[in-house]
Amino acid sequence: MFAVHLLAFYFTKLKEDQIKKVDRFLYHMRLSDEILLDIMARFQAEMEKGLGKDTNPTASVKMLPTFVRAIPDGSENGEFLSLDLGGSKFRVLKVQVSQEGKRNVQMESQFYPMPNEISRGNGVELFDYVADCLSDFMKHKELKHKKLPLGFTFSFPCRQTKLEEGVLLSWTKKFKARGVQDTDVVSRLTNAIKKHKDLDVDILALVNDTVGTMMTCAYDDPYCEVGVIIGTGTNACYMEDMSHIDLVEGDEGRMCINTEWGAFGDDGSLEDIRTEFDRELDLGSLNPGKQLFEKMISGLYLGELVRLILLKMAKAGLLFGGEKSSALHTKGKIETQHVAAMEKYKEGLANTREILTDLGLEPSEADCIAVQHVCTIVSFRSANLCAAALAAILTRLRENKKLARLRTTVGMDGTVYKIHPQYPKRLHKVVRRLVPNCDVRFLLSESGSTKGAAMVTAVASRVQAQRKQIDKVLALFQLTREQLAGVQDRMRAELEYGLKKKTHALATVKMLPTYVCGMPDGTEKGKFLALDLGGTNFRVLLVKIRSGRRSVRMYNKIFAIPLEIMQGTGEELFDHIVQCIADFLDYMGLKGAQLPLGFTFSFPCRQMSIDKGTLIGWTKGFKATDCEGEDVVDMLREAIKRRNEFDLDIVAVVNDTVGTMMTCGYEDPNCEIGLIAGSGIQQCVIACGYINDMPSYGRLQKQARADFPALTSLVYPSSPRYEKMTSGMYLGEIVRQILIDLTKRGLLFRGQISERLRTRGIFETKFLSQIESDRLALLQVRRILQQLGLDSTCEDSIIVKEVCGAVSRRAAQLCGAGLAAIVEKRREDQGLEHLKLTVGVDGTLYKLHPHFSRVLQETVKELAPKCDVAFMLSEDGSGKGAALITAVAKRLQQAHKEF
Ligand code: 0WK
Ligand code: 0WK
Ligand code: BGC
Repeated sequence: MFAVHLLAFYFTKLKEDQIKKVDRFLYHMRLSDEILLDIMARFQAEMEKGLGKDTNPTASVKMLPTFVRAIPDGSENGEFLSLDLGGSKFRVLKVQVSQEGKRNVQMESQFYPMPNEISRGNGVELFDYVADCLSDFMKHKELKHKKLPLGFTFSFPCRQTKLEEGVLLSWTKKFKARGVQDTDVVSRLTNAIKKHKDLDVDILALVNDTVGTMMTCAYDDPYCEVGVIIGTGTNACYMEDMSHIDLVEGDEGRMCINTEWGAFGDDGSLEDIRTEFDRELDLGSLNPGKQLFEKMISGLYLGELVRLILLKMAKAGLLFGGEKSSALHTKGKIETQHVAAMEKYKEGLANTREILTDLGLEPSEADCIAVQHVCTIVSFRSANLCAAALAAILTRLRENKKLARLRTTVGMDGTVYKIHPQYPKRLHKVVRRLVPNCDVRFLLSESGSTKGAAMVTAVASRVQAQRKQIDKVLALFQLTREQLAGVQDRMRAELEYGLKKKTHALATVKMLPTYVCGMPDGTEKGKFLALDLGGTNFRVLLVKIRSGRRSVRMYNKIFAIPLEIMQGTGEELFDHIVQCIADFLDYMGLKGAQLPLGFTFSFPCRQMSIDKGTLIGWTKGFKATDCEGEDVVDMLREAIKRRNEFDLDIVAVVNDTVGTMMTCGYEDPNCEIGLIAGSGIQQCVIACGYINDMPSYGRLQKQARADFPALTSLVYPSSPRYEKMTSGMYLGEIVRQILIDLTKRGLLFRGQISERLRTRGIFETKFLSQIESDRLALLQVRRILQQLGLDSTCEDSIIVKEVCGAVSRRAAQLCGAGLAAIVEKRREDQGLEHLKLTVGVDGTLYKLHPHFSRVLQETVKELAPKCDVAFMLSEDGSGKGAALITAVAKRLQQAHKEF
C-alpha cells in the first residue's frame, strides 16, 4: 500500500513538474480573465468598425450582412436541395420541411470527397465538380425531373447584396481555387449547373455555415440568435438591429450578420497575444497574414501549433531528451483529432504515448504528461479566445435589446467543438464568467448547417411568395403619372361640370359659390366671434383685428363634440354649439356682448348669400338629423334664441377651406386657393368669370360685378369617393381593411386576426402618421400593433408600414392631382403662360403626416409644371379667416349702406 502511495506521489510530482515546465515555456499562451476582457473589448470595437459604412473598408472583422432577416416561424414547408461546402466534409442534401403541417424536417444526404486538386485547382473545375456531385445526387434520389429550390452553404467570407448572391472576399482554410475571389459564387455555381441540361435548380439562398447553424438551432429553439462554428475554421454570426447596419438600406427589424471573426487581428490588433508559434504557423499557411484569430483557434491549426511547440521544446531539450523525428518536423503531422485524443480524461495519456510513438518518438512518462499539457494550453487558449469574442457578441445583443439580463441560445457546430472532450465545457464556463448578466444556452446543431440553409431557402421562398402577393395588393395603390393625369383631367372636367348650368345638377364636384367677394384690405378692425366646426376640434374664438398694421389677436377654446351630439338631432347639435359659445363668453367675460360672428361650417352648403347656407349633406361622421336641406345659420340663430341668454350677429357662414384661404391671404396676397387635408379633404378657390352662366346666382353676379368684378370663391366638396380615398377620416380604415385581407391570406400576423382589428375605425389615421414617421423604430410600430391586440413579427411591422405608406401616398397623390386641376384652371382662366400662386393649407393630415405634404406638393409640381405653387400652412386655423370674412362683409355692408 505504501508503494502505491509512493507511486502516486511520484506521479503527481512528476505531473506538477511537467505542468510547471510547460506553463513556463508557454506562459504567453495562458490568457487571464483580465486579458480576455480586454480582447472582448477590442472585439466589440472591431464589430462597431465593421458595421460602420466609413470604417468597414479598413475593418479586419468584416461584419458581413447576410440578408437573413428572420428565423424560422414554423410556417416553412416544402422540398429543398442543399449544398454544404467549406467544412471538413462536402455534402449534398435533400431536405423535406414540414409535411402535412407537421413541424419536422426529413433529410437525405450524400458526402462527396473534396480533393486538394479541386479545392486548390481552378475555380471553373471546382464549381463543375460541385455541379457534378449535385447531378449525381439527384440521379440517385430520382429528383432530376423536379424543379427544386436550392440553399447553398458556402463557408467562406462573402459580401452579399442580397440573399441569393455573394462575392467571395478571400478563400480560407484548405481552399485556394484560382479565379474565384471577387466573383459571385452563386452565378459561378448556376453556370456550372446549367451545363447539366437535365437539372432545373433555383439557387434561392447563399448561406454561411454559421448562419445555417443558427437557423438549424432556431428551428427548435426560437431563442437562438447566434451561430458559432469551431471546426476546420471558426466564425460566428448573430442577429443585429438593422439600424446599426450601415451597409444595408433600412432601419427596420434585424438581420443576421456574419462576423467573419476569423480575421480578427489581421490588422495587427492581436500582436501582443500572438506567439512565435502563431507567427511560424501563419508563415507556413496557405494565406499568410490572414485569418490570424482563426489560426489560434480552429481545427485546421491547433494540431500544427502543438507540433511547432513540441518541436521547439524538443530542440530546447525540454522534451524527448532533445530527440526530434522527421515526422515531428513535418507540417500537419499532428492534427486536431490527435490533440482531442490526447486530452481525453482517462485514455488521454495513453493516446499521447501512442501518437508520439506514431510520430517516431520515444516519449517518457514525463514527456507524455508535458505534451498532454501543451495540448491543454493550446486548446484552452482556443476556447478562451472564442469565449472572449462570443462574450462581446452576447454583450452587444443585450445592449441592443436594452436588457439588464439577456436570455439567449447559441447554436454550435464544428468538429473541434464536437469531438474535443473538454472544449464545450471550457468554452461555456469562460463565456459565463465573462458575461455573468447573460443566461446562455449552448445548443449543438445535430444536423449541420444545411438544415438551416434549407430553412433560409424555405423562408426565402415563403417570403418571396408572400412578397408577390403583398406587392400585388400594394400595386393597387400605386398610381402612375398617366393615372394621376387622368384624375387631374377628370377633376378638371368635373370643375367645368360643376360650373355649367346644364351640367351642374349632375356634377359630383358641386362648385359651390361662397359669397366671399372680397379680400381684407387692412382697414378691417374690431372684435369678432368665430366658430370653427367640422374639423377634428370644435373651437370658439374671439378675434381682435387691428386695422393698418394687419395684426390679429385671437383667443379660443376647444370644445368636444361628443359622438351622440354629432349623430343626434340637429337641435341638440346647435344647442350644444350655443352652450359652448355661452361657456366661452363666460370664460372671456364677454357675457351680453353683441358681437358679429363668423361661422366656419366645414360641410358642403349651398349658399344664397354670405350668411345663408343650406347643408347639402353631412360628411366626416356627422349625421345630426333634421339638418340636411336646412339653413345652418337659421338653425344656429334659433338655438341662440332658444337659449335666450345672449344675441349674436351671425354675419357669415364659411367653409373651412375659405377660412383657411382668407387666413393665409391676410399674410400673402398671392393666396387664392384654400386646401384642407384633414379628417375631410376639400379645396376652395377664388373663382372669377364663371358666375355668368350659373342661373341661380343672378343676384351674386350683379353684386360681384359691382364690387369685385372678378372675385368670388367656390367650394367644391370632393365627392365622397374621392374623400374616402384621401382624407384622414378614412385612411386608417382603408389600412385596416388591407391588413385584414392580408391576414386572412396568412401573409400577416401568422393569419391571426385580433378582435380589435375586426373593429371598424379602430385603426386611426394618426397611426399611419406615427407608423410612417422615419424616427419611429420598428419596436414602436409593434407597440401600436400590440395596442390593437396584434402580436407581430418584425416582418409584419415592415409590411404594415408599407401598407400605410401605399395608402397615404395614394391619398396625397390624388389630392395633388385634384389641386393640380384647379391651379391649371386658374392659369388658363387668366390666359397666363405661367402662374405663381399660393395655396393656404390646413388639416391634421397635411400637418402631422410625415410624408403627405411632400408627396402632395411633388404631385402638383409634376402635373402643373406651368404653375409655381407655394404652400402656406395656416398656423391660426380657419377661425381667423372666418373673422376676417365677417369683418370684410361688415365693411362691405357698411359701404353699401353709405352707397
Ligand atoms: C458542419 C456544417 C458545415 C460546417 C461544418 C464546420 O454542416 O456547414 O461548415 O460543420 O465544421 P467542420 O466540418 O469544419 O469541422
Ligand atoms: C383646422 C381648421 C378647421 C378645419 C380643420 C381641418 O381651423 O376649420 O376644419 O383644420 O383639419 P382636421 O381637423 O379635420 O384635420
Ligand atoms: C470562414 C467562415 C466560416 C468558418 C467556419 C472560416 O474560415 O471564413 O466563413 O464560417 O471558417 O467554417
